[in-house]
Amino acid sequence: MGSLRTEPSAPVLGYPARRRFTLDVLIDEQDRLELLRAEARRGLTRRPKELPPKWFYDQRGSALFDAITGLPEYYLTRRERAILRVHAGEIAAITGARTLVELGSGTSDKTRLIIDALDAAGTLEYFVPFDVCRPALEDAGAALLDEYPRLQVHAVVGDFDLHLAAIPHEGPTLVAFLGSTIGNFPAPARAELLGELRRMLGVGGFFLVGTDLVKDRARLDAAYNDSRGITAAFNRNVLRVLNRDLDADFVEERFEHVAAFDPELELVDIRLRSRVAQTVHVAALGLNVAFAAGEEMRTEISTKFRRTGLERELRASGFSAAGWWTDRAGDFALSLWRVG
Ligand code: SAH
Ligand code: AVI
Repeated sequence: MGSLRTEPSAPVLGYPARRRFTLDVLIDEQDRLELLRAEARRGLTRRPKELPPKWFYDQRGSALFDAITGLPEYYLTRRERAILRVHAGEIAAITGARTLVELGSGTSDKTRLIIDALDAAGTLEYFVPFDVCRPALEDAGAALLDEYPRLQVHAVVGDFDLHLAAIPHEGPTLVAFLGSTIGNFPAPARAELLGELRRMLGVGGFFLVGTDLVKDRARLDAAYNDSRGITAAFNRNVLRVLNRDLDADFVEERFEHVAAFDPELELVDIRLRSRVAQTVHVAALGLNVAFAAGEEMRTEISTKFRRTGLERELRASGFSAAGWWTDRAGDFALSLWRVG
């Protein structure tokens, strides 16, 4: 399988697991800082201010997201896992995948259900987790090698926006994009992502996507405003990242977490609201950023889907339907698509 800028395996891995783990670094620390500088400058100087959600996910942000997935209000992860428990075997039978790529893989926790099913079907050889958060890939990779003694893990540190075409894969391939992370992309970026995936997969390749569905506003608002404040800490984590990596002086307590479902756009709009009028200095950018009292900066959107809309988007990007499954409550959907 093709390998790009391959670094030695993570030091935590001992022989013989070392031979089954590769880590391609398509975005190293220097690239990451350069990209952060460019995106932070663009986002903090535009009106309204906005930061891309990828910057939540340093090691702490990934741990906070993991904590979110266990919150009583955050039903998404439990629902998707319930669907996979019932339907992973069907997905394995339809796709016969030799390579499983996972976009935004994080802990790859639910993914084990797909790996188990493909392993039982005897087709799976390569697992390719792709994520912008290198520590998450190293931790998940080490755990997977222990759990699956036959599996080759080819992890890739990269950015959805830049590196999809460079993802290595061999033989029948299934790309999984779980957790409704696709909902964090605005519609035009979703279309671009789907086009890239279609080109990368080629005719006959499969795409499995988890999508949260439109539902009662109160439940959506609760899922993004948990009573323990973990989602608020996750949202504010982007400020810590800017403080640490761009030598900025954001004071977290001066920003309030705001998240609400927008019924017209059918998305949860997630922002940080300045509690006071203040000026923040971002030393690495030589930038002073003024916030008015009450001014909001968008940090994420979380789009909620309907079947018809999703089908329209996938068809327009060259995919045909190969499976649609929901949990019993109809909260979340997992759908399978074939290129061509
Ligand atoms: N798939 C897991 C994790 C979802 S959290 C689940 O279903 O629970 C979103 C994941 O996407 C994180 O691990 C984060 O690091 C990754 N991510 C976010 N933006 C990214 C980007 N631009 N490129 C690559 N990975 C990204
Ligand atoms: C990763 N992504 C799908 C989560 C979501 O639900 O949109 C991120 C998140 N933001 C706040 N809570 C969870």
